Amino acid sequence: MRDSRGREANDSLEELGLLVDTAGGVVAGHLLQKRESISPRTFLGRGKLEELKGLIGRDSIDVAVFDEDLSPGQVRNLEKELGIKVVDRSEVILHIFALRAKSSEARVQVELAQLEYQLPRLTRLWKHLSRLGGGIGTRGPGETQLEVDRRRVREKIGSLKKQLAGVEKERSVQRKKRENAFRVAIVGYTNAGKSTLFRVLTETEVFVEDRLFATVDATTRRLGSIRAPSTVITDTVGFIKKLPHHLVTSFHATLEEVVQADLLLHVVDSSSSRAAQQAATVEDVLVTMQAGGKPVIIVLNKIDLAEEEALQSLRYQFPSAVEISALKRVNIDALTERILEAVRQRRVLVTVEIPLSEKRLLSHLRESCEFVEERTLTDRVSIQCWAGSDEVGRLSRRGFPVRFG
Ligand SMILES: Nc1nc2c(ncn2[C@@H]2O[C@H](COP(=O)(O)OP(=O)(O)O)[C@@H](O)[C@H]2O)c(=O)[nH]1
Ligand SMILES: [Mg+2]
Repeated sequence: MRDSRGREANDSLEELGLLVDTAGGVVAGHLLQKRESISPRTFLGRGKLEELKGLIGRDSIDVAVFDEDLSPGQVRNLEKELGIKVVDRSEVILHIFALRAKSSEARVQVELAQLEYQLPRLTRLWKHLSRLGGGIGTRGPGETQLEVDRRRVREKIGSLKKQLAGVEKERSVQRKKRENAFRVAIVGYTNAGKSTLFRVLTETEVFVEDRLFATVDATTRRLGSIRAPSTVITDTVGFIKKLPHHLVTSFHATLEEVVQADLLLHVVDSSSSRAAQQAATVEDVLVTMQAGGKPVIIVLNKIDLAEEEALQSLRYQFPSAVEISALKRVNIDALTERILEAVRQRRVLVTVEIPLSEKRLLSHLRESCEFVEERTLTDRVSIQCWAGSDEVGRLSRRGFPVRFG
């Protein structure tokens, strides 16, 4: 392709192919149209429309997937012209999310996004049904079937939103409990290796698959593998270009974990030829979420697969990145050291002496501070540790002299 716009469109189409594959479809072929020739009625110009019809006839295709969002009218006209089902990128992504949603929270989030997507498109669905007539007594005076159905969908949306508000409240209670904790969120393009890294860092099992959007649920755990007490880490849903905005709104509570984080690990698939563009997309999404100014560690993942030349170029773009392979567990120590550094920046090194009889206080300190040195004297312990301001305050209030350093 000569121009960068063409390359971008091709990349986007290739990604759409992966999305279709993840949604369970098989890609039979593709077609690219120059932007200048977009027709408001059918999106495709006359020539392209005929070309597509040829493809459909030749390969007995069931669905035409468009990379751009189509208006309800365009879908209607295209379906009439082509005689097959027409869907756009948003619908494919929504479908994948629906397949992948495991927790009841994620299910509600997806259902809400689907309904909000469908609401303006109801006309198409119900036009012929309304002619069949609705049940007796369901229609208000002067209400058409379409209006009844719109009202029902709006009511359903309202009740789902209420449910989600409940979930959001519960999440914020959970967050409050972790208020003293240092919060790390893993972000990145879909399939970059976030869940794999999460698994390595927390030493737990989470769902990993070489598919787009294997994870749509946010999971938060304690950071297990490193000596960073009171540090929790969240695995998040992947970002992608042109993520339907209904989804972003519905997953607000989940994404809130990102907004609230003290540190972001931005995982980049260094083996992807689109690594730089994907990282840029993620950065854009972070900015729109107002999480653009957070401390970030760029994690160049999958170095076991990456070409040296590509890695060099990524190093140039992200000079302070940590290079790892989450799958092969390469260089994980360097990453955990970087996380620890960030945790320490929020803490101070203190030395304090605690009587051995203060068992509860001692065990609390063990849980919440990073111990550097611990010496048992006759009736007390001398501890040097990295402590957060809450712990320092608590120790001072209890009358234990705290020495800095
Ligand atoms: N070769 C290689 N594959 C990896 C690495 N990290 C993750 N993967 C694979 O990449 C795919 C997507 O991983 P996943 O953690 O689900 O990505 P997520 O969508 O960002 O959560 C899976 O097939 C992983 O096994 C790595 O360091 N090297
Ligand atoms: Mg995942």
